[in-house]
Amino acid sequence: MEILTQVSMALQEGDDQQVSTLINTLLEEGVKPEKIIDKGLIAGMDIIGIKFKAHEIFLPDVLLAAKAMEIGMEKLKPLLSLSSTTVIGKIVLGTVHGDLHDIGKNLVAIMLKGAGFEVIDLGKNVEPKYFVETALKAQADIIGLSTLLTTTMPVMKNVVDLLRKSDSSRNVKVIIGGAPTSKEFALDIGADAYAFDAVSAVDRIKILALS
Ligand code: B1M
Repeated sequence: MEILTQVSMALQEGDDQQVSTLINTLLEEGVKPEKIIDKGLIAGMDIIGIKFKAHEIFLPDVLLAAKAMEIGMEKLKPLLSLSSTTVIGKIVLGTVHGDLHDIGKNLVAIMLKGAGFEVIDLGKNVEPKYFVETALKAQADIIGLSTLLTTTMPVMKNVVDLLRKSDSSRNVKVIIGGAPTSKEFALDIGADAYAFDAVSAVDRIKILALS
């Protein structure tokens, strides 16, 4: 079996030690960290999501897989954030109130740092007021909102509305992302941009920071 597939399998089994060992092997073979994340870790997590939805596995299994994902990401993080030395913009990032999913948001943060952004990561379950106050106080260029739950999508609109009330000059831009969101939803709630994944998030945020 291909080693990347083995990473995906080990993650699904929640075997973080095996994930770690396999990542070492792949790195020694010269496989790029981005490829390990995409074809190994995220691929495994996608299958976990499908099995969870089909009631084939349960929350403790998902938690174990999430832990293995975190350990894998920790290992790869230093290799992803090497490239940039100059700060090209400041972003306040977080998962919205009511949502505890932060793996994707953490990946976006790592990529942004690597691309030269200063990232103020507020974590998960973040109240709209905290996003807005932090962004204005820190004179951030952008607020980045993540959510994976359909039930917490409306909180994104709350952040945008509060920001527009508090920042009449519209200096601070908003980008949203996370599986249930879309370009249309971003437009609907008055956000400035939407990104499908961490790589496109960096591209969109670069454009926003320059506009
Ligand atoms: Co939960 N969960 N979960 N979960 N979980 C999902 C999201 C779900 C789709 C599973 C399913 O049913 N198939 C489902 C949501 C259904 C819905 O609302 N549409 C779900 C559910 C229902 C729940 C609970 C309600 C379960 C329960 O308690 N009964 C509960 C909610 C708790 C809460 O938040 N209040 C819950 C809990 C959990 C865990 C805590 C166990 C764990 C999270 C651990 C953690 O994050 N620290 C967990 C996990 C791991 C998942 C799945 C399996 C994997 C998510 C993940 O990490 N993916 C997920 C199923 C799935 O997505 N396949 C599921 C890997 C990650 C790299 O991808 O986060 O999509 P993702 O991020 C991507 C893009 O979305 C994008 O870029 C990232 C990288 O490319 N992106 C952005 C994300 N944020 C962005 C921001 C941007 C731009 C791009 O700009 C700012």
